[in-house]
Parts: sequence; structure tokens; C-alpha cells
Amino acid sequence: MTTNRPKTFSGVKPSGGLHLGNYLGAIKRWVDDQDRYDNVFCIVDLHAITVPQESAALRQQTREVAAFYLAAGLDPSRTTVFVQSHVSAHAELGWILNCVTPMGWLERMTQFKDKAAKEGDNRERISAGLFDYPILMAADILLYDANFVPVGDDQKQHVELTRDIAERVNRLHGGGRDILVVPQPLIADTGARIMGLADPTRKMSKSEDMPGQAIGIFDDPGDIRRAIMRATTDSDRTIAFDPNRPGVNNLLTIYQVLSGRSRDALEGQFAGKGYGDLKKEVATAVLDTLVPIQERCKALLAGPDLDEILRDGADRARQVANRTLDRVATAMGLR
Ligand code: AQP
Repeated sequence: MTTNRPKTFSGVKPSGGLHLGNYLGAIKRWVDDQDRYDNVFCIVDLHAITVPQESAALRQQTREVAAFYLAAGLDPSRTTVFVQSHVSAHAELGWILNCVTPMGWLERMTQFKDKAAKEGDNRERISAGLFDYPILMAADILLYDANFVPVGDDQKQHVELTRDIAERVNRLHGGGRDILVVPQPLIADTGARIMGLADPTRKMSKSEDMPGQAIGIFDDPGDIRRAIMRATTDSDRTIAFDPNRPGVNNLLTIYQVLSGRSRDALEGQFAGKGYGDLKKEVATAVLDTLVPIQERCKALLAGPDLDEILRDGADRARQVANRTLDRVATAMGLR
């Protein structure tokens, strides 16, 4: 569906269990802002395979992410939802942009450096795709003429790279015209970097295997409550937003995004109370949000509608994507 509203594009990798950070930093905002934009949201399975995936698990995780988008409130009659690999223009524009992007630009990407460092000496696990994935991400965004890319804080650098690539294509191949829209990142003031519960100095992440670090979207409610009640805090006695106290800051941030209340109101609510009280409130807010979504996900995963919605979404996405691909390919002499 095309409107005259600004366009957004974003996606999540089905590379492991979705976690609360993915929901609060990205998906919740997509849902909350659904009527402000003309939206395209994708399950970016081609990004997931930049690290080894077991095929049955990848298939299952892809459906789970799609079900979660819908269960969280994305409405397929207003928002295009599809799986990246179902629209071949992503890979095609990705290749073209590979040939336009200097290597040095990719070498600066901190996420690649962090992910490669995690593999240590195991260089066999670091694929060319992992290095290259920001270019595919640029193709994803640029295919839909997105004005805005709502993402968590960790993706800001990749959206900036996308801007640089779009400007370079326009300069080198536009013949004085802009053939690609230069997008802007849309990053929330609160919740753009949810930290782990066990080690709140590190980002909550799908590939993190520290016990109690991430709250999985599909985790058992009892496990979620336990993980929050065991979250690392500090020996201070007051409950206040303070980046130098990452544990309590993170719990308050989670509560703030879920409750929609101001920092002052929350600090007032917890004045004179202990960490146990804060953790109980956070656990209740998280479960009140996630449990109904989990129920809706189960129904979607068991029924026939999900695959139909994804097929329809891919058909709609393909029409827009192919138009942009043709525009770029023509400008470069490939048509
Ligand atoms: N901890 C987080 N807080 C806020 N937002 C977050 N996002 C990820 N982690 C947090 C946002 O979620 C969206 C989807 O992320 P992704 O699937 O593209 O991958 P990622 O950013 O690399 O997320 P993960 O969970 O850390 O995955 P792995 O461990 O597989 O690399 C993005 O908008 C992201 O910013």
C-alpha cells in the first residue's frame, strides 16, 4: 500500500531467539508509529546466514519472527511484512552496491569487528557475508525508498553507511538526479540499547549465551520473572536513572518504555523502596506485555494465515523493489 506518508523500512535477523531488546528497541516502536509512516518490515534471513545456521532452526525462527511482528501489532493490511530471501531484488541490488562501495568503508564497521573478535582464532567461522552484510542492509533499505530506518542504537553506523552508499550512487550514476533516497536512522531516546540482565555493561543480544543475560520473547513466564528478580544491580540504596549504575538504569529504562511514564514519575514511584520492589514491578510489566503476545504467536504459528500473509507481503514488496532495482541497473548500464 502506498500513501503520501514518509516511508520506513526495518528488519530483524532470525538468527536466534528474539529478545526483549529487539522488541523495545525496534519492534514496539514500529507498532506504535504504524500510522505515521508507510511501512515495510522484513525478516532478514539472508543476514542470519552470515553466521552458520541449522536449516530447520532457521525456518522455524523465520516464522517465529514473522508471527511476533503480527502478534505484537503490525497490521498486514497497512504494513508490508515479508521474508527478505523471497524477494530476489535484495541480493541483486546488494551485489551492485558491493561494486560501488569501497572496502575501507566496511573496515570501519564496529559491529563486524566485535563479531569477528568473538570468534577469536576460529577464522573459518567468519564469512565474507559477515563482513559484507552492511551492504546488503543498505540494499534492503534503499530498495523501498525509505526516508526513515527505525532501529536500535547498535545499527546506527550501518544506516550511516547506507546514506554514504546512496549518495555515492547518486553522484556517480545519477546524471545530476537522485536515483536513491538517502535515509535517516530513527533511534528512540529511551530503550535504543537495552542491556543484559546478568551483565548490564553488555548489550542484550541473540548470540549471547550467558545465563540470565537476555529475556527471550518466547521464554517461559516463570523463567522471565526469575531472570528479572536475579538481575545484577549494585550496593547503592536509591533507585534512580544513572548511567554509572548500569543495572538499575537498565531496569528503570525497561520499565519506562513499557509504562510510557516519565523518569521523574518513576523515580518518585520508587523513592524509599528497594531493588526487590523495582524488580517485581518490572517483571509484572514485562509479563503483562509478553504473555498475551506469546499467546497470539502460538495461534499464528499453528494456523494457515501466516504463510499467506508472508506470500502477499513478498508480492507487494517485489513490485516496489523491482522498480528501484531497474532504476539503478538502468543508470549503471545494466538494462
Ligand atoms: N539490546 C538491544 N536494545 C535495543 N535494540 C536492540 N536491537 C538489537 N539488540 C538491541 C535492535 O533490534 C533490531 C533487530 O536486530 P538484528 O536482528 O538486526 O540484530 P542485532 O542488532 O545484531 O541484534 P542482536 O540481538 O544483537 O543479534 P545478534 O546477537 O544475532 O547479532 C535492530 O533494530 C537492533 O538495533
